[in-house]
Amino acid sequence: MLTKLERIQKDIEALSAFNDTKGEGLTRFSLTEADRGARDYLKSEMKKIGATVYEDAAGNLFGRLQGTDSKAPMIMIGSHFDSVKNGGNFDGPAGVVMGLEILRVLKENDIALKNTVECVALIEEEGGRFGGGLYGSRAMKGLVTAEALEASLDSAGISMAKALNAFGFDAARIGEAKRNPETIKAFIELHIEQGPVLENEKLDVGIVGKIVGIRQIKVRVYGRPDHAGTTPMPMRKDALVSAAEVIASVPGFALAVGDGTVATVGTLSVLPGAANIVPSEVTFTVDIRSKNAQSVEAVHKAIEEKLKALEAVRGIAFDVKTLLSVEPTQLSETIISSLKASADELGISYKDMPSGAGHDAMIMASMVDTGLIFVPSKDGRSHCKEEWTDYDALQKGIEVICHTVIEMGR
Ligand code: HGY
Ligand code: MN
Ligand code: MN
Repeated sequence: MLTKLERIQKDIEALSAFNDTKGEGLTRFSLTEADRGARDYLKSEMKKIGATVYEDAAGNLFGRLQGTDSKAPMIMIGSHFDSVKNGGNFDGPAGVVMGLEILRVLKENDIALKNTVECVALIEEEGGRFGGGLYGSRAMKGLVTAEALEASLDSAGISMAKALNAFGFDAARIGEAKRNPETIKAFIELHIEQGPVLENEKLDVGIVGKIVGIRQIKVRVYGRPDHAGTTPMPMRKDALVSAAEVIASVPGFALAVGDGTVATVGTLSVLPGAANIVPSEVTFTVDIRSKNAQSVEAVHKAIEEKLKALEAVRGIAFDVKTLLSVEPTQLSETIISSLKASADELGISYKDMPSGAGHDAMIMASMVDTGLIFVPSKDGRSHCKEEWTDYDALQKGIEVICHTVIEMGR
C-alpha cells in the first residue's frame, strides 16, 4: 500500500475537532468558524505537501500538484467538508482526506504524472446552513448566481452572499468559480456508503453507476391567526391542520409511484407558535428521490394537487419553492472500468452500486467524466453521531482511487 493509515486517521480526527456540537455529533456549517478551522487545517496539510493552495470565488478549497504537461487536463479528486446538523465525522471528509493522502503519495514517491492533480474540498454540499446544497460543485458548473446567494438565507437570516463576503470572498464574483470542462480530465469522489450493503456483504468498496434524482421543495401553508379558545372550529383557517394532512400523505405518494422512490419531510416550522393561537403559517420541506425522474415529478405533482384541494375547501393559501432539482445521473463507464481494474489489481473486493444519497459527483458528472466509490458504513448509519467507517476500510478505498489516478495520469 502506498497510502499511510496513520495519516488518514490523523486527518479525520483533526477535521472532526472543528465542530459546533461537540458530544452531539458533528455540525460544521459552511462559512462558520468551524469551517475556517477545517479549512486552515487542510491548507496547512496541502502546503506541507508542497501543493499550490487556492480557493475559488465560491469558497471551494483546492490543493494542486502540477503535472509535467501543463496543457493536459487535470484530474480532480475530493468531496465536501461541510456537514449536516449533528452529523458524523466521515460524510464528506472521507473524500477530502482521500484527495489529501493521494497528493502525499504522489509527492513522497516522486510520481510525476502528465496531468495536474487537484484535491478539492467543496463547501455547502449538504445545504445544512443555506438550504439546497451541492453548492460548491454547482458553482463550478456556473449554476449559482449572485441573486441566488442573496436569496439563500440561514436560520438567522444571514444570506450566503453576506457570509461569503464576511469570510473574505466576494459574492458578486461567484461567476468566476465556473470551470471550463475541457480543463478537467476526470472528477473522482470517495464517499461513505451511508447504508448497510457493503458491510452486510463484507465487500471493500462500492463502485457507483447511477445516483438518484433529487428534488427538495419548501412548502408554505398560510392560514389565519385566531384565538384558540373563542374561535369556533368551522370558522378556522388552521395552517397546521392542512399542512399536517399534506405531510401525512407524502409517504403514500412515494409508495404509489414505487420503484424505490422515497420522500422525506425533514423540517417543519409553525407560526406564530403559541399554544393558544390558531397557526397562521407553516413551512416544511419535502426531499423526493428516485432513480426515475418521472417518479420524482409525480410525487411533487401529487403534493401540489393535495394543497390545491385543501385550498379550495379550507380557505388556506400556499406556495411551493424548489430548493434543489437534479436529474438521476449515470456516472462515467470509462472511470468505472478504471476503478474496477484498480480494485482487481489491488485485490480489493467491490460491487456495482446505485447511490440513494446525493453527491457533488452528480453535478460534476454533467460536466466531466466522473467516478464515485463508496466505503462501508458501520451498521449502515450516517447523518448521525453514530456514523463510522473503519480507517483500514477507508484506506482501501483511497488505494483504489490512488491506483486509478496514477494509471490515468501516467
Ligand atoms: O442529502 C444527501 O443525500 C447528501 O447527504 N447531501
Ligand atoms: Mn450527507
Ligand atoms: Mn456527503
